[in-house]
Amino acid sequence: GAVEAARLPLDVPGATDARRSQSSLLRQLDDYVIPRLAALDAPLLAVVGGSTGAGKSTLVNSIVGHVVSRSGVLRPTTRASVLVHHPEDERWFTGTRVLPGLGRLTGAEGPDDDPSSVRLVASDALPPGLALLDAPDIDSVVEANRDLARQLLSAADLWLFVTTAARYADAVPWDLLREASDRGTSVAIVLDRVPPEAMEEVRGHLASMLAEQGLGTAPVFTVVETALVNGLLPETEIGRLRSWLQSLAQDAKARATVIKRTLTGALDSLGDRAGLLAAATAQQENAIEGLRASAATAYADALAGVSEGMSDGSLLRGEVLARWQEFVGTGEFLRQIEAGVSKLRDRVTAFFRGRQVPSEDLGEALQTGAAALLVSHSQGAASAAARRWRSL
Ligand SMILES: Nc1nc2c(ncn2[C@@H]2O[C@H](COP(=O)(O)OP(=O)(O)OP(=O)(O)O)[C@@H](O)[C@H]2O)c(=O)[nH]1
Ligand SMILES: [Mg+2]
Repeated sequence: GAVEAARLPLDVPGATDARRSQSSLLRQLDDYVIPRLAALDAPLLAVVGGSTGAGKSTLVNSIVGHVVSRSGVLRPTTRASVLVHHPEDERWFTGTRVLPGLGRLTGAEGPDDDPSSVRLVASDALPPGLALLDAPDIDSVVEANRDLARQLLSAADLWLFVTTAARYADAVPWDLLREASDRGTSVAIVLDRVPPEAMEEVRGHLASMLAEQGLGTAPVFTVVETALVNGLLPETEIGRLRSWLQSLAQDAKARATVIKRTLTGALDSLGDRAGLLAAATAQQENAIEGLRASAATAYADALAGVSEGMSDGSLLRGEVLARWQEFVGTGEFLRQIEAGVSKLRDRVTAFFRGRQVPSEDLGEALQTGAAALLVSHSQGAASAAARRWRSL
């Protein structure tokens, strides 16, 4: 509630980043931390992530044993994500327990699938207690894909990170892997499409890169580049990964370890992330205070200017002075003083007859002068406030 209630309306430096981290914090709470804490025994959700074309969908299809997620030559292929689970585990995923912001689809994949939905596929090929989610890519030109992939990864108990021999040193995946490592997320790596002759070298290099990022203990599965059979990898290539996933699903203790590691990491990160959000909110409040103060100063200055103009005689220049001299010069002033009350009566009569009396000219000039003084000072205040706001 507090994360959601934080408001960051002003474009102060860093506001864009702060808004982004606010929404990712909120999403991770909704998508992962709260549902996982509420149901520690729910199936382990392994999210398959990685670059476009790395072979994620092909890998998921191969683990399941038939095509559940479209793979293809056009990049990116996967838009709506596919979540495969054992039929018994269906109840964990149909509702809004995890990823409440994404709709659910069932049945065959269609070209009009809404990308912000998850297609649920029940399959006996996966053991109960483990679900696989084929996510969109993390790095294609489709921005919505990248955002969705990040959202899905932050809802994962386990990242199954797919990369290839050609792309394992790309920057984007490593930024994400570093984040996962910092946060203590459980990660397994699939090094896909490795030419047999390069296997040893590439695997060694990848292992040292992982160790450098604090992911030295992450299991690495390799898949040799082979021809696909009906769009699926041959059993020799996928067997080890499949049995690892199976043993993870069947061993409650191992599963709990993976879940606990990721959950603890996410929980540990909350303090710092909430702290950053609080700092960003305070920065906004300061900025708002600054805006208010500069407007208040501008108007206080204007008010002082008006008081001064009223009392220092500047009002009696120009038009007012001319009318004053006219008033005094016609003798009207003296006559008024001499005539006293009877004169006043005459003037009232004169007023009702509609005759122009010079003293009324004077009154009008005074009024116009006072109005001009107010208008010019308030215009000055408005533009001074605007100028200061712009410079903040
Ligand atoms: N020969 C061969 N082709 C593969 C292999 N893995 C994937 N492919 C092909 O590579 C292309 C991309 O594979 P996908 O599984 O669609 O890749 P993806 O990672 O799901 O891609 P996006 O959904 O765009 O992120 C497809 O044409 C696959 O048939 C492999 O091990 N061997
Ligand atoms: Mg795909």
